[in-house]
Amino acid sequence: MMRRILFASLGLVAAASCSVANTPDAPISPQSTGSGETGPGGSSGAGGADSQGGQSGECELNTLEHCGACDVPCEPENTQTPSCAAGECDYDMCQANFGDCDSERSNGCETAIDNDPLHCGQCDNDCANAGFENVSMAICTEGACDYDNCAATHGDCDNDQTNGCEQSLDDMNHCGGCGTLCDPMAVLNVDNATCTGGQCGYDMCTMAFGDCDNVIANGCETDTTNDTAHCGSCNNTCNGNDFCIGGNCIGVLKSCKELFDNGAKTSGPYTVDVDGAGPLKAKQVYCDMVNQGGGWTECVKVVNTAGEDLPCNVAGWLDSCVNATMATWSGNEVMVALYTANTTTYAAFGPRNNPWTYDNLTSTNGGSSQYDRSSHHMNAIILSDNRILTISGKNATNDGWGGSWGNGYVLAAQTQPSYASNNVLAVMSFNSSSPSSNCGARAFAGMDAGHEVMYSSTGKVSTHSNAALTNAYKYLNTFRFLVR
Ligand SMILES: [Ca+2]
Ligand SMILES: [Ca+2]
Ligand SMILES: [Ca+2]
Ligand SMILES: [Ca+2]
Repeated sequence: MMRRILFASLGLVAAASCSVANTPDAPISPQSTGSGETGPGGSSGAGGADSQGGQSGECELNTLEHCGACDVPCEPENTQTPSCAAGECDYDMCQANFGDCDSERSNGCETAIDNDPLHCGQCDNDCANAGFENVSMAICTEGACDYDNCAATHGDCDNDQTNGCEQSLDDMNHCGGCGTLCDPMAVLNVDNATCTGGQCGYDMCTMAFGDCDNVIANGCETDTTNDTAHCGSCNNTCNGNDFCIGGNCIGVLKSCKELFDNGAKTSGPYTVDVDGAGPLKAKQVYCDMVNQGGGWTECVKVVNTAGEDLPCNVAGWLDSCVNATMATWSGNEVMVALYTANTTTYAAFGPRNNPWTYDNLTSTNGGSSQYDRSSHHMNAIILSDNRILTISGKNATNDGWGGSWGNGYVLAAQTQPSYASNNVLAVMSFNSSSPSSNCGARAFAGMDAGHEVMYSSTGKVSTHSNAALTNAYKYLNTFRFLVR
């Protein structure tokens, strides 16, 4: 009914316009001018009646050019076959991808249903109701509902477009992206690994740990109990060479034992200043804070490989330990220990009961014959595991066990002192290192450079003439000599 009223109104306006200029029934005359409303055949109302009849004086009505009135074209949008009948503009079909969604036939198919999200594919198909979860905007593409992007917090992880972006990206299995896993093991020292804001993270650091690198994904990587750059809390830096022990900065101490007594319970490198305010500078040492009561200061470390690690030109390889155990900052305890990575394979300690010199450590003999027999080792160290530690002097010459053990510093821990057998631990250079040996190879059957550090938990290492060294005795890891 509305469109009829509208067209009637348009027709009236158009007819009035036409009639003034050209309508023969209403010639221009003094009589008609000023009284057209009442003149016969001259009224606009009469023109409207004519158009309904399909014929106007100056145009043929019910054509596409003059539909309902002269010069009123019938041009419905996006239609196949426009038509005008009984003064009304109409059409038969919409063109493809267009729809008459306003129920107004006269304007044809005004709506592009291939891309209108309110009329997608067909009128009144509102893509907002298409069931897309968590999308930033529903859109219409080629007549089908779709969406432009997922909301930042969600993803289409099931590859099912129809439900949109069903997956929260705050999920340990889809963290920040579909299929992006958060490995809880990579988030260190936290109460609970989480995915928050699309990032792997955590809720809280466990006690004494801090997220000091501001990398959330690796959690709380820093132990603030012993980190001088983050002591007690992130970015609390200790002064100079001060230590961080138990989360507190404390001044440099003389030895690992002092550190241990001040609360350092973790093995690793520490800085010590062995003469305190004296002229020696502080230096870094390895402290074993775990084995045999802790507080041990390393004086020698040998990382034994299959190659030669103690060539005879380092005949003084144990000098630093002789110095260390005789120093004022240390006591008289020594420890021998074997380590594989952070695991201790063997560690035993005991007291030194006499002054050490480079040439005479545990032997009671002179420069030669230091391994001749057990009676030469009245100063041998009884270790905490009841094994017996004997060490020949730096310049010991031949005449040792088997005629060759006694060259240079040679260290052995035995179940009982005996002729080159019953060794749990033995450390020596591959070649003899005594001044008189000219770096000649030791004459043990089966010995190679991998045997510089040997270990047998059951005390089977033997260089006795009828027992060849086997590969099993090679300890291809770390030997340390430590003092306390
Ligand atoms: Ca329409
Ligand atoms: Ca989906
Ligand atoms: Ca971190
Ligand atoms: Ca070696």
